[in-house]
Amino acid sequence: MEWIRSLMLPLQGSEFAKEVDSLYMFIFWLSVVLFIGITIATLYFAWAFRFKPGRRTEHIAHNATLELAWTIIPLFIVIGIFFWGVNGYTKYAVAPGDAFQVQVVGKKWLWQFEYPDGSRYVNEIHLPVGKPVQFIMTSEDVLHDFFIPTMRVKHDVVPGRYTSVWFTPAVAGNHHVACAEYCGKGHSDMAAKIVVESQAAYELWVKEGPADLNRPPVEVGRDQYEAKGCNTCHSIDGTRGQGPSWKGIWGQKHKMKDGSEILVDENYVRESILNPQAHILEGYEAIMPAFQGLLREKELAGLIAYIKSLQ
Ligand code: HEC
Ligand SMILES: [Cu+2]
Repeated sequence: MEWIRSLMLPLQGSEFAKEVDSLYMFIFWLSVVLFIGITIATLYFAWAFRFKPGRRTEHIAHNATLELAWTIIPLFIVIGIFFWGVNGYTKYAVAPGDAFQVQVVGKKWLWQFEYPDGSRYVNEIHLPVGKPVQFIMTSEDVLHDFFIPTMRVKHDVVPGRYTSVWFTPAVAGNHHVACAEYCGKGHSDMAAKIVVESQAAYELWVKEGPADLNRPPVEVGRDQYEAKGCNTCHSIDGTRGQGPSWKGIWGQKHKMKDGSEILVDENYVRESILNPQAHILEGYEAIMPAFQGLLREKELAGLIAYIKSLQ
């Protein structure tokens, strides 16, 4: 039955989702009724007025009652749909004044979130259930599009400009964020997770960070490799991507663009992550985003341990 579910609309994660769906389903069923009605009428007329030797149709100029009916009835239906839609759009466009504001930056190819207290997260945030939240979004490079299917919100993320979406999460659990505007090679990796949970669980997360950070550093690093989007540019099997593979780099001497040679150790890897512009590896472009302020100390240590383990 899973495939039938996959044809349905996604879970309704916010109040707003219900409004979007009711209008959507109204238009959908209206189309179904019209499609069936028009098809039946077409088939019937084709059969009833088929060619018969000797039959001649009289000249019909017009039929005022019929013409008024097929003009006025649809007019009222589409005006109704219009106001229904405007009503939903107004709610969508204007966030309540007490909404919790999260800054979002889209960049090739990750989502960066900043909370009002200055803490930053990449590709994963937590939100308390039942509290309105507004995302204020911009892009650092190209057009992206912030899309949360379960919340029924979707908006372009544009360089040099702010756009926003808001909603009140109503259903606890994991909600998926996708980029819905083709933005280059790593577009399909540009996904984030929104964990909606109780106020208490949310406060614990804000205070302590994800509980799974208290594990062996290599495991933390392996998860961070995907969670922070390093995998969009770095492979771990030796194949070259947008960035160099991490396989077997530990302990090597790497040549930089400026001609210098640097030993790949804790200090170099740490600097490469926090401030990649400091030393650019020969043969690569300076496209790696700086992760300064985006990683907790344990996550950074995990990444370093993970790279070290990839011999
Ligand atoms: C947009 C693509 C991109 C992403 C995302 C990215 N990197 Fe990089 N990274 C690069 C490129 C390109 C280089 C080589 C150029 C340079 O030195 O900046 C590089 C270099 C590095 C190096 C030095 C490697 C060497 O062989 O000398 C390390 C370590 C590194 N990145 C770690 C990370 C980590 C950890 C993450 C995730 C938290 C990450 N990178 C995310 C593109 C990326
Ligand atoms: Cu994108």
